[in-house]
Amino acid sequence: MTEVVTIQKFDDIATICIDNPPVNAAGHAMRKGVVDALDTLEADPAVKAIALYCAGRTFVAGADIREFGKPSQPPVLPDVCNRLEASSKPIVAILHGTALGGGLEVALCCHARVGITGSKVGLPEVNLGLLPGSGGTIRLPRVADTATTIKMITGGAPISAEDALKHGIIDRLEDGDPAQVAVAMAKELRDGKLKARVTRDLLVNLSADKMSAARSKFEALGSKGVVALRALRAIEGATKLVNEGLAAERALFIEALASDEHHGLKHAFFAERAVANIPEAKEPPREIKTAGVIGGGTMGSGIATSMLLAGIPVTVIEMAEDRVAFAVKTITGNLQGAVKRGKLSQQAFDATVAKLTVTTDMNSLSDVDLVIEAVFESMEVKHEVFAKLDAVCKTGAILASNTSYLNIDEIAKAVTRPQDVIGLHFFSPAHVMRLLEVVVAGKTAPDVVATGFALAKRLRKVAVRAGVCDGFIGNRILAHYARSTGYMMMDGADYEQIDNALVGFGAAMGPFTVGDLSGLDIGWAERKRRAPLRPAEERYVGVADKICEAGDFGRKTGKGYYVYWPDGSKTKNPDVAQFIADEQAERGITPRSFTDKEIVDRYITAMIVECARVVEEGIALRPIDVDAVFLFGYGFPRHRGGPLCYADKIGAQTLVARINTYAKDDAYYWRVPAMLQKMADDGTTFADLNKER
Ligand code: T1G
Repeated sequence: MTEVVTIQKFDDIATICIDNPPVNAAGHAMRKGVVDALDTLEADPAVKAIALYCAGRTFVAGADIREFGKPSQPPVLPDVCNRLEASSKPIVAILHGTALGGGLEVALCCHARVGITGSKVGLPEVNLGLLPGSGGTIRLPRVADTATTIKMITGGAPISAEDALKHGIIDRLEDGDPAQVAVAMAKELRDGKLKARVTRDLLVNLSADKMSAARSKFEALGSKGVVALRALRAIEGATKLVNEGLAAERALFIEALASDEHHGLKHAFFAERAVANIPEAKEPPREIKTAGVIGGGTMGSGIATSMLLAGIPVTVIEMAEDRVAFAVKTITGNLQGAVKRGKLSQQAFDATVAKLTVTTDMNSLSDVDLVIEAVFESMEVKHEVFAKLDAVCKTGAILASNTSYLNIDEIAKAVTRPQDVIGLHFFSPAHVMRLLEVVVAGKTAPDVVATGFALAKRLRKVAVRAGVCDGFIGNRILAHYARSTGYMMMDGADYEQIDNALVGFGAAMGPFTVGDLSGLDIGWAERKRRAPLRPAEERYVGVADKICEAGDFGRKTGKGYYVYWPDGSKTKNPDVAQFIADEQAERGITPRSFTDKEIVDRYITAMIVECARVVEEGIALRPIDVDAVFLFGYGFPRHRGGPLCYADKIGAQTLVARINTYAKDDAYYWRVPAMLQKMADDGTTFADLNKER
């Protein structure tokens, strides 16, 4: 096994190289290795200057997140940092790749910093519900301006090495291999051509006005500002004596480590990566050089945009010439939006548009490697399309459906090659939302599954493996818990109160507002489709049907649960109160009031119940996969880690007790899943289940 930290001497200068794949995280071996290397080099009178650099793809990308929550093994990173800063020999850090978190803190304790062109530096700890815990909040304000310090630490976004140079965070920009630049820069340090500065001795540069404005901003955010405010409080300590400031920062860091926000955000960080661990992970994916999309509507155009942004040439098939023009307009509009959002340069725009073909000729798909259909959600139409694709597409082409709930096994019956059929369920807008449900049918070949995951990575999406059922993972669970809001409205909760209570929990928007946004007619069609399948015991709320029957579909018609005014404001639709009252009278319901807490508890418990069932039935591989679906596709508050991460915080026994209480009103809707009952009985958690699978 290669040494994590090695020393090389070149006459009177030396280098320390950290080699701790995959991202040179500051794990125990690295921390101990750096201190041992420093001891060795300080004891060598021949050594006049030192350069610290990393092998592999990046300088230290932070503390080792996997060590969080475990007993810390000395030397802890703050001690390593202080040891570097106190070195009797000048040390220059060579930053390549992404010098993040503890990595940048290590670099700030060196006496000079040199960035390799194209590298980035950042303090992303707030993205994990933390704050820089190894001196970053005390040292950054000694090299950078206040606005940069506040933005980097409380915002968490990295900046380019070029900007870091501009803001005084690094001293030099160089091209070349980190190992070679290290030797050259150590010599420049030795010769005084590169100035050595002890960061803690530099003057603090903090504007009281800017700090006070930032504090007011974060305080106004309530629960959503907790993490940023805690980080800002640590920066305020930079005006104290250095060791006092460092101690205050450490205390706040320890507080953050114990916070719910950190627990949820750390879970979300690993969820994004854990979902790639599928049974087909070792299968070699098929090469996707070109793709086709059937249907240039909102979804088809979004999917085509997503692939074009990944550099994949796309041919979109539409049924009529006027629809061709619409698709071209939609896709180029999406790409212009990407330019505005800084996701695509203006010069790349033309080259990207040149990779788009829109035609009515299905035969133009004869050589593509993958086709994704995004046509009307009818099995009959899907069968027609897939039969044509079966006839036109080359052997080995993957035939995917973007259906949001139809049975992929059933669709595959229309072709002679069911092993090439898979579900690739994108979420609208398809070129923005990161989630991709990869739906595996009974006959889907393993390498086709692996190709779905490889495509997701190219599209910078988070792929989650799903089994076949009505709605797969996300929409199936949504269909269940969404009913809880209709039931509460029918039982007396004001639907605007429901929306506001869930926004208070952390949802981006309340469910009734979401319904208006996506279009009430979509749910209406869905309920009509499911009507023949709806069990007699299932409680039905007809209010949304009545709104649709009045021709009101939500924002697109200017009226739904809310009335949408030209100034952008919205007020409750007065017709809805009457629809509710009529139905309450019809069903003999005496409305009662609900507290915000009961609204959130019922909503989240209903969500957790169906999430547990989806894991129990094997539709999702693990609880963490369901968390990823809701974090990346449904706007679940990231700092809560996902529904099943949050379920562990509530506790299975509490959840089972709640369900049994609610079941008194509706024993059909409120049933305890076997998996949850077992957890309540044996004390296991969804986190345990993640480890087992
Ligand atoms: N610790 C442990 N493992 C890490 C890691 C980390 N900090 N960062 C990445 N990995 C693993 C990751 O799980 C994956 O593992 C592999 O590396 C490749 O990652 C004291 C307390 C660096 C931009 O928040 O942003 O320092 O799945 O797939 O897309 O004040 O990883 O392959 O087994 O993401 O090229 C601060 C988090 C920590 C950086 C690379 N640092 N990492 O992206 O690869 S807190 C961070 C990233 C801290 C100090 C505080 C990205 C990346 P596996 P990847 P990538």
